[in-house]
Amino acid sequence: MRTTTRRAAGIVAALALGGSGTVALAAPATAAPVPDDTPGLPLELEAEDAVLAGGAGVNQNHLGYSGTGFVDGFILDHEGEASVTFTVDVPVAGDYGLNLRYANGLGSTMTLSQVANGEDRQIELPSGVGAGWGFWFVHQEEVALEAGEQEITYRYDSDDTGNVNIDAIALTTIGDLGTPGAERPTRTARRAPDPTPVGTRSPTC
Ligand SMILES: [Ca+2]
Ligand SMILES: [Ca+2]
Repeated sequence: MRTTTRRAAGIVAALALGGSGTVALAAPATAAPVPDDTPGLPLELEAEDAVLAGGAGVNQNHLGYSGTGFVDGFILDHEGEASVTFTVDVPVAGDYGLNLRYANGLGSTMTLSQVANGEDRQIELPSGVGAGWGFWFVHQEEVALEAGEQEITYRYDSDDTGNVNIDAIALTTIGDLGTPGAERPTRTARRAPDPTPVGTRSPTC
């Protein structure tokens, strides 16, 4: 039998610790991965279309994003405040892969808070050697979700290190790392020519 290590809701963990000192997490009511043929998956949402708060804003000043931009502003000045909140319509109750497409050009792992199903979970977002801000990574967390419309938030809490950019999310099956824009994941990818080219005309002879 497969043993899961996912963290359950905070209140459940606290009760378990108080009882015995051993973390014996109660099994969530919906502890089964959703199947590959679940209707509506993958459910993909762009960060620039989500609800932004606390200084988070839309930008387009790095390449490789999907949709019409990405969300930045997870900077020190907005520590404890910046957030992006997605509204997702979860098709069925179960365990999902929640993919975050992000950029981290700092060369070291940064953290954000992911709040899904009422659980505030600190997630680690690695960088890579030579990764600039136009290079996009995909991070997947396993989340247990009830069916129906609900909010998923990424937030720069005061115990996070922030300083990443967020492009999009995808709610999908566990192990599927697809996201919007994943077919062109590098800094060299670009969907269309620059609408305002500068200096591209041939010189007049
Ligand atoms: Ca947090
Ligand atoms: Ca985007």
